[in-house]
Amino acid sequence: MDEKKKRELEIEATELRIAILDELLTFGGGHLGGSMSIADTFAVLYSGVLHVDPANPKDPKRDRVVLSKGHAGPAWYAALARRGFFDEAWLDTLNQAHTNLPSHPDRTKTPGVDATTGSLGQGTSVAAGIATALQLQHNDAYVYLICGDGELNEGQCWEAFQYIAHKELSHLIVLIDENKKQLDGFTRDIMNPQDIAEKMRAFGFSTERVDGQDVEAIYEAIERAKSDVAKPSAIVLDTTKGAGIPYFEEMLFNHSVNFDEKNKAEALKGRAALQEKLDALRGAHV
Ligand SMILES: Cc1ncc(C[n+]2csc(CCOP(=O)(O)OP(=O)(O)O)c2C)c(N)n1
Repeated sequence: MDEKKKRELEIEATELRIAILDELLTFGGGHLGGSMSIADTFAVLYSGVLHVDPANPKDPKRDRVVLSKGHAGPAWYAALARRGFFDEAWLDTLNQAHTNLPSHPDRTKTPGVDATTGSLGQGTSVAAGIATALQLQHNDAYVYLICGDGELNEGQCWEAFQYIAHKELSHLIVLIDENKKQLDGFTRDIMNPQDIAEKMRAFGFSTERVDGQDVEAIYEAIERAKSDVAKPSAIVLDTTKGAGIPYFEEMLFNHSVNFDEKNKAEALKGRAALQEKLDALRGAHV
């Protein structure tokens, strides 16, 4: 990847983090940890990978995204708004009465959302179904399935993965956000998922593990996944829950953060630092 493209993706990831923070600041809190850890992946998907048309969100040829860890809706909404699926002003309505941006994604409400999710595990089966239908229709679109590492506690995921491999759904790419935490602590303490990449390989996926906070590494892993025409692919993203704001990265329970006085001040401090990073990225000459 050339430096210019890399810089653009880093700018986008930083923009997304600021937009996520703004959504949560307006509402007074929310799912900060898992939205921040997956921000770089959304930046790469919506700025460099996906074939989607915001003017025609139901285009049959579109690539599909299933956010199975649906609580990271704020990250997806920021990416969709910035790509032009809806007005960025919608972001101020996150999770409020009559909003089109509920806490967890709803395909009947939000342009660009292809699957309603939030009950962990279920998105894996939905993605498997979509990919099967596309394969039967000889439609070359890709399905990007985003899962959490805590979500893998759900047996449904493994049933779906086994099916996906058995059906050789090579246009399905699973992106697993391995941020090492789930709702109430470290995944290793709650139900250790062990070596996720090894498990995906054993299930028949072409698998790699990359730095999930490195836009170039994510982009290149997706490109390699697309070049494997025989098997479905899994990309295990080595990430940090709360990535981008050191205060929230270090907070043990950073899954859903209530912006009390202290947390709000830290969020604003983090936002200012991200804005500085953005200005530096924009000012740098390549
Ligand atoms: C079936 C089901 N059980 C429990 C929950 C409650 N819950 C919401 S998020 C979460 C933890 C998810 O952890 P992980 O998948 O690692 O998400 P991330 O850390 O990336 O945010 C849990 C247990 C749920 N949404 N669905």
